[in-house]
Amino acid sequence: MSGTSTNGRSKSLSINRDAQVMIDQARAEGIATVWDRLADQQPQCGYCALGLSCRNCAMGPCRIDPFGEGPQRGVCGADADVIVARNLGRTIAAGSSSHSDHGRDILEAFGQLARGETTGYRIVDEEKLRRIAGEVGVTTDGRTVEEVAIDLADVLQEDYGTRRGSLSFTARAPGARRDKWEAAGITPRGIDRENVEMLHRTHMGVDNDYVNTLLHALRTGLSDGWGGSMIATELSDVMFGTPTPVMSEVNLGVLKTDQVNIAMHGHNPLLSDVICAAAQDPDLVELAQSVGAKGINVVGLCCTGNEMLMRRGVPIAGNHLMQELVLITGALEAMVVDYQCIMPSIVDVAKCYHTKIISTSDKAKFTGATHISFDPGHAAEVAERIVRTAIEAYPDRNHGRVRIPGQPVKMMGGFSVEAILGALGGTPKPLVDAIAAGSIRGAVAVVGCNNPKLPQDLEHIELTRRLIENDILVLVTGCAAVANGKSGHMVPEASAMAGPGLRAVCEALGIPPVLHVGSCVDNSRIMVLVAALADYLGVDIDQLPVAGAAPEWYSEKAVAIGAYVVASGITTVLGVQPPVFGSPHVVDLLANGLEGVVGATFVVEPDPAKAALFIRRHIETKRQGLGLPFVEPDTMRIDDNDSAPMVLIGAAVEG
Ligand code: BF8
Ligand code: SF4
Repeated sequence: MSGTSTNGRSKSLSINRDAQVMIDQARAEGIATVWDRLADQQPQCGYCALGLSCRNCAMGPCRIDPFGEGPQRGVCGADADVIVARNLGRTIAAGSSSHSDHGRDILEAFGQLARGETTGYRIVDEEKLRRIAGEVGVTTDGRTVEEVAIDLADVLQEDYGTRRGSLSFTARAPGARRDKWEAAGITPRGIDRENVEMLHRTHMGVDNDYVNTLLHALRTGLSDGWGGSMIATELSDVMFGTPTPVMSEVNLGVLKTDQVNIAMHGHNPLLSDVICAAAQDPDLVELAQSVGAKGINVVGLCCTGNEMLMRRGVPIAGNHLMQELVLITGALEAMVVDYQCIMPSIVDVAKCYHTKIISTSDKAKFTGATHISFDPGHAAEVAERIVRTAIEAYPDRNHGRVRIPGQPVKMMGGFSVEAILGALGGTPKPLVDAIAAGSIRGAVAVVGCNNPKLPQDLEHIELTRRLIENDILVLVTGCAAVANGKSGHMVPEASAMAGPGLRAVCEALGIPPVLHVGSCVDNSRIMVLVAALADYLGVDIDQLPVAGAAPEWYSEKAVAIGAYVVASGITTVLGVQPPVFGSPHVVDLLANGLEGVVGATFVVEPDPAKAALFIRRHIETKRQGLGLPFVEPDTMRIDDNDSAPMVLIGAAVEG
C-alpha cells in the first residue's frame, strides 16, 4: 500500500461524517483511496474529456485539436462529430450491455428455477408472474406456475435476439411514444442486437453520420430501459418478491462490533438473496457463535444493497464511494462481490486487514481475491460456503483496530410501482389529482452514482432538498437513494422538509417525500410508472410534469439510463459534464435537436440550485401544456439570485 499525497481535507471530499472519519483513518494508515488516485491522475486528458480522442483502429490513436489549430480529422478522415458520436454510442452500448447481461443472468436462473434446476430459489410473487405472462401473450389459465414460467422465460429470451420487430415490454409505453420511436426509427428490436449493431456502426468506416449514430445510441439505450433492465426488475420481483414499504438503516454504523460482518457489493440479487438466507441458517449462526461472534450481520453496498433493502429491509453500509472506506473500519470479515462498480482497489485495501474479498461471478474475477464460483444450480450450497468462509475469518479480526464511526440513520425503502399505486388506493388518480390541484407540482427521478470529482452526496442532497421544498415529489434509485437515506430524507418525518402541498400529501399517506424505487436496473420501474400516468391522462410521457437528474454520475450504465430516459420523453439534467463538448453539433443535437424527435433533451448543470430552478421551470412549462396554471418559480423557495454562468446545454434558463 502506498501512502499518497493528500487532496484536501476529508470534509471537502464527502458531506458524510462516517466517510470523513474513514478518509482520515486511511490517510493516517497510509492506505490509498479513490480520492488519492484521482489526485495522482491530474491533469486528466483534455482530448478524452471532450470526447475528441479515438483508438477504434490501428491507424490511430487519433485526436482532434479543439482549438482548430491542429488536426481536424483522424487518420481515416473522421471529424470531431463522428468521433464524439462514436465514443458516446460505445459508452451507451457498454452501459446497456451491463444492465442487460445482469438481466440475462436473472432470466437464465428464472428458466432454471421453472425447470426445477436450482436450489435456494422459489417463485415468491406468483400473481406478478401470471400478470407479466399474460401481458406478453403466455396462456396462464389452468396451467401450473412452472408451466407458465417456462413459457415466459422463452418469450423473454427471444427479446435478447432479433426474432421480433420490437421488445415485449415496449408495449407498455403509450401509443404516442411508440409512434415517435417508429417515426425516428429507434424502436428497440432485440437487446443483444442493438448493442452489437452499436459496436458494428462504430467500427472504422461504418456509420459516419453523427445524427444516425446518435439515433441508434438512443435505440440501444431503449433496449436497456424497456428491455434488459425491465426484465431484470420484473423477474427479480417474481423470484424475490415485489417490494413493499419497509424500514431499514444506512451508513457505516450498520456494522456490528461483535458480529461477523459480511458486506454484499455489486448488483445482482441472485447472489445477495441467497446469502441473506444463509446468514439466518441456525447451523451457521451457531458456527459464528463458536468462534466468538454474537451472530452474522449482512449489510449492503451500492445496488445489491438497494436490492436487499427494498425486499428484505437489510441495512445498507453506503454507496459507491464507501466501498473502500467500509474496509477501513477493520470490522468486515468478508466483502462478497458479483459485478459492476466494484473497484479493483478493494483487493489492495482488504490486504491491510483480515477481510476476505470473495468474488463470485466467473465473468468478474479480481486478481488476489478468493473466487467462489456462483451458480444458480447450486445457489444455496454456494451461499453456505461463502458465509462459512466469512465466519472463518472472524478469529483473525484485530478488535483493537476496529473503528465503526457513528450511529446508523433510519430510511424507508420498498416503493415499487405496485407499492406506490397500492398506497394511492390502486390507481394513479390521487397522484394525478394532487398534481392537477397543484399541491404536488410534479415528480423528478434523482438517480445515479457518486463521482470523486464532487464532494460525495452533496449534489444529490442539495438538489433533492430544493425539489421537495418546491412541492416536487422525488423518486430515487441507486447511489442517489443511499445518499438521500443518509441525509434523513427518506423517513415519513422528512415530510416536514417538504413544501406545504407535498407535505400534506405525504402526511396523509404516511410516506417520505423522497421515495426509494430501488437499484439502477429499477429505473425501469420509473418507466412503468410514467407510462401508467401518461395512459391515465391520455397523453404521451413528454407531456408530463416530470424530469430526470443524475447529479453525480460516473458510469457507462448511467449514460445508458440517461439515453433511455430522454428517449422515453423525460428531460434529464446531468451534474457531471459528459465527454461530448468537443463537437458543437453533437451538443446541439443532445441539447436541442432531440426535442423535435423524442420531446426531451439533455441538460448539463453542476450547480444543484440552478438545476433545481431549471427543473422547476421545466415542470411548470409542462403543467401549462396540460392546461394547468403556471406558477413562476421565483415566487417559490429557490434562490434565483446567483448570476454565475450555467454550464447548460439544454433549453436555456436565464439565470
Ligand atoms: O448501478 S448508481 S455507482 S452502484 S452505476 Fe454504480 Fe452508479 Fe451506484 Fe449501481 Ni448505478
Ligand atoms: Fe483514428 Fe479513424 Fe482509427 Fe479512430 S477510426 S483511431 S479516428 S483512424
